[in-house]
Amino acid sequence: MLTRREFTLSLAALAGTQAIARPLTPAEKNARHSVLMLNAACGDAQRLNLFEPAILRVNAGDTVTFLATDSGHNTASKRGMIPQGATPWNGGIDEEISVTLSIPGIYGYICLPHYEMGMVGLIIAGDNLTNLAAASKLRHPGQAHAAFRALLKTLEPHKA
Ligand SMILES: [Cu+2]
Repeated sequence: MLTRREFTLSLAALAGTQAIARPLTPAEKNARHSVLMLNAACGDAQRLNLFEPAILRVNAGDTVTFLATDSGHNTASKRGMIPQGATPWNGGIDEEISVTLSIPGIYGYICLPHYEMGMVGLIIAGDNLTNLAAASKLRHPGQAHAAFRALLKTLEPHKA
């Protein structure tokens, strides 16, 4: 498990390697991203149990790793909130897992222990949000409903 400081340092190291100007290899096109599983928000101890970032935009084919930065969390895709044909995932508590998002669309996911407390997240893979309407129709228990609504609202086209 990485501490926040180690994570920040590894991000800095990654940024350094990417500064080298050369054509991307096919492997680099399938970019890697990380989501932290946290007990409290960095800089806001009042916001408990969250994925950071709660919304992540990636290209289809990219891989997202869920880091067990704090313990007591997991990540599981939410049935009905991933594109048709996409592979669901269900990590164990404190398990760091990587998922490759091959099919474009919206991927909603939850932390099982903190689902009703609103520990949910969205990954947007590509620009083709074909499952947005289906994903928006689901109902969720407790604070998860408002949490998913807030995330999904950011994807709605701005009205003039
Ligand atoms: Cu959790």
